Amino acid sequence: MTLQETLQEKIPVWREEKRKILESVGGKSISEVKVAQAFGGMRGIKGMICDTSVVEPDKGLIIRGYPLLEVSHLLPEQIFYLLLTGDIPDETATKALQDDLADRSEVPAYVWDALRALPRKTHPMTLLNTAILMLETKSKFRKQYSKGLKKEDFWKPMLEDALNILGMLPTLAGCVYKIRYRKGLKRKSMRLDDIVPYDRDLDWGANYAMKLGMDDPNGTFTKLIQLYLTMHCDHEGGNVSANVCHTVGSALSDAYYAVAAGLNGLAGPLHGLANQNCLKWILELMEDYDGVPTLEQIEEMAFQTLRAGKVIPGYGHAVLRVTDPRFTGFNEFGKKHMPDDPIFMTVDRIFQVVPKVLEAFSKERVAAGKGPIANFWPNVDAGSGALLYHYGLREFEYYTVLFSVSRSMGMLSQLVLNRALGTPITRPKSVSTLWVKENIK
Ligand code: CMX
Repeated sequence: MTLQETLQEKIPVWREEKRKILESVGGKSISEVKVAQAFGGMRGIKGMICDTSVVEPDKGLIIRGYPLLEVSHLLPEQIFYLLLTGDIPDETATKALQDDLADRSEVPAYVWDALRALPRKTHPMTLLNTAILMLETKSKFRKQYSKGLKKEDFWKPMLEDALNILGMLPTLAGCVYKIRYRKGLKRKSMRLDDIVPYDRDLDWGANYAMKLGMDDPNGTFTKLIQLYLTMHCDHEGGNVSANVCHTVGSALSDAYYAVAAGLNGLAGPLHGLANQNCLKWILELMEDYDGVPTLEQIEEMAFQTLRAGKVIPGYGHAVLRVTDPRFTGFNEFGKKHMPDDPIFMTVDRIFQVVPKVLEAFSKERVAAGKGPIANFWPNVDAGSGALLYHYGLREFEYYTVLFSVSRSMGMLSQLVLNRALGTPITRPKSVSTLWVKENIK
C-alpha cells in the first residue's frame, strides 16, 4: 500500500484509540513537576505525545518499536514511511514513495537567485533555512486552510507539504553545499544548468550523495550518506528541534514555517551544531599533538577544555545515559571502511578516554558545589564528522545541513500525525519567580 493509502486506513483507528484513552484515563497523572525542573529546561517532564519514536535512557532511539540498530539497514525513505505509519514498506510501496519524491524534486529558479544574493560567508544552515522559507509560497496546507478546510482533513495537505519538502531537500541541500563552497560550479554563481538533475533510478539518499559531488568510485560515500540520513531521522518529541517544530505547527503554521523553525533550533551548538564543533575539537587535538594523540594527551586536552569552562562536544545528553546507538552505528561503519584513518582512530581513542574524564570532572564539579554531569557517554555527534571528512566532505560548518535533511523526516512525520490526531495549540503554563517564592514552601 502507498504511504497515503496506509495513512488513510490507519488514521481513523489512531483517532479512535486516542478518544478511548482520553475517555478512560484522561484524568490520571503521568508526571509531577518539581521547581528545579521548571527552572531547568523542563527536563524529564512528561507533557506531550510523540508516536514516531521514543528515546529510552538506557537503550537510545527506538523507532515505532524497533531499536535503531535493527532498522539501520533500511533506506532513509523507508524510515520515513516507518516513522509515519509504523510499518516497514515493501518493495512496491518503497518504489511508489521514491517515485513520488522524484516527482516533487524540482526547486524553482528564484531560490538560487536569492541564495546567491546572500553574503559569501553565510552559514550553510542559514542558506538552507532561507531556502525552505522562500519555498513556503508553495504550501498546499496554507492555501487550502485559507479556503476553508475541515479539521479532519488537515493532515492531507500537511502530508503534501511534507513530501514536497522532502522531495526538494536533496537538491536544496546539495546546492547549498555548492553555492557556499563554490564546488563544481561552471561559473562563479549558481545557475540552473549547474544543478545535477534528480535521478529517478536512484533512491532519495543516493540522490543527495550524488548532488554533493564527491568522488565515490565504490559507492561507500553513498552508503555513508544513506546511513547518516537514517541515523539522524528522529529523536522523539521533546528535543529542541522537534519541540519547536511541534509548537509552531500547533498554531497551524504550515510545514515550511514549522520545519524551518525546528531547524533553526538544530543550528544551536548544544544541539545539531555540536557535530561541526566536535570535528573542530578533534582536529585541534590532532594539530596540537602532531597526529593521532595518545590516551594521555587526550586526557590532558579534555581536562584543559573542561577547566576552561567549555563543553566537550559530542559527549553528554539530556535523556541518554548510555553510549548512543547512533554513535555505535557510525563507529561500526568506520571500523569496516576506514580502520586506519587517523581521524577515525582519534575518535575511537577519545571514546576510550573522555567518559572517564567526564566522570572525574563531574566529581570535581560536585565538590565545588555544582551539579553533576548526568551522562559521560558519546552522542550522535561524536563520530559522524570523522567519517564525512574521510570521504572529502571537509567543510564541517556544513555537517548540520546533513543532520537537517535527515531530521526533517522526523519533524515532518510528527507534524502530519499531529494534524491527523487534532493535537491542539501548545500552551503550557509558566509561573513567575515571585509566584514560586510566595507559593512553594
Ligand atoms: N562537556 C562539559 N560539560 C558538560 C557536558 C560535556 N560534554 N555535558 C554536560 N555538561 C555539563 C552541562 O554543561 C551542565 O553544566 P552547567 O550546570 O554548568 O550548565 C552540567 O554538565 C549538567 O548537564 P547535564 O544535566 O549532564 O546535561 P544537560 O541535559 O543539561 O545538557 C547537553 C545536555 C547535550 C546539552 C550537554 O551534555 C552538552 O552540552 N554536551 C556537549 C554538546 C553536545 O554534544 N550536544 C549534542 C547533543 C546531541 C544533539 O542534540 O544533537
